[in-house]
Amino acid sequence: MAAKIISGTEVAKAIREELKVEVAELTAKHGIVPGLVTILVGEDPASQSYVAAKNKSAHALGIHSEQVTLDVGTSEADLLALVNKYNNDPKINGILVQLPLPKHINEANVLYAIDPDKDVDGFHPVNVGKMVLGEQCFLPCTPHGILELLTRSGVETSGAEVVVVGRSNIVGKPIANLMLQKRPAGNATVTLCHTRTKDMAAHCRRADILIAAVGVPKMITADMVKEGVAVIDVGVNRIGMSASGKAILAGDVDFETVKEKASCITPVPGGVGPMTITMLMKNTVQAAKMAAKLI
Ligand code: L34
Repeated sequence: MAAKIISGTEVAKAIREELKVEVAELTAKHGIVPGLVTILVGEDPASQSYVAAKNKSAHALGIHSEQVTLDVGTSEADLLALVNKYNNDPKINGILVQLPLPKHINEANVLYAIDPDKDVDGFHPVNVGKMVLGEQCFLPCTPHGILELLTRSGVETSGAEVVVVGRSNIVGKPIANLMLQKRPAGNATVTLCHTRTKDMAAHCRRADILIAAVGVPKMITADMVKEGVAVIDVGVNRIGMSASGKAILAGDVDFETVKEKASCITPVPGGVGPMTITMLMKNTVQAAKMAAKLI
């Protein structure tokens, strides 16, 4: 079977069209302009490109966006002070501190300092706790994007065997948790594999839906999947540089061989990445509506 390619670019575009209408309506009817600030510490090229894409996307939707870039040597105290400034800025509904941070800054200290009502990444423990309990909260952008991709591509999750590879706080842990919940794109039987898993391939071969979020290029090979599997590839690995100086990207899945067995599969680029950015926009609009007591 040759797989259907799930275009995150297309699904993201459809969601952004919906959001654009919603933002225009919020502004026209209620005088609300949702506001987002992105904070980047240092000059990592991948982070720079993701943050630039987030600001560009915000701008295109009529969301007010501010982009702060700090020197790599910025102290934790200065970063915390900046976060605090935006916690108290009524124009800003969402605060995003791009990860990873330089080693001398304690990531948890910074994430915990963000007002949970402005935590559009969904990384604050209050939001993580609410997510696990199935309460209304900001869902983390990448897992949220995966749920939307599955729903909008018609992949049935209820009763499905889902295998997640990778246990990060940003992707693996939250997506595994969300998909076992009684919710849309949930009700799955979930297995979470990680570096200490015995016989990873055997687990993967049981999957109806396989979600790879490890950061190892082409780790999931065709012999590790069953015929008809739905594959979500979260990895965005830079594996080289083209002659024109552009990064060459590869997912965690060996796309060319796995697509011959899968029923559907997300590509890299153009799969989960654009969804991550779009769900950030959705969360920012949600934050603005919450701040205005509209939800
Ligand atoms: N705070 N830090 C915070 N929030 C996040 O949600 C992120 N993440 C991850 C890294 N750090 C973060 C992102 O934004 C990963 N990530 C992210 C976002 C977008 C894309 C990839 C990762 C993306 O758009 N990828 C494109 C390719 C872009 C390129 O050419 O490099 C794609 O099509 O996959």
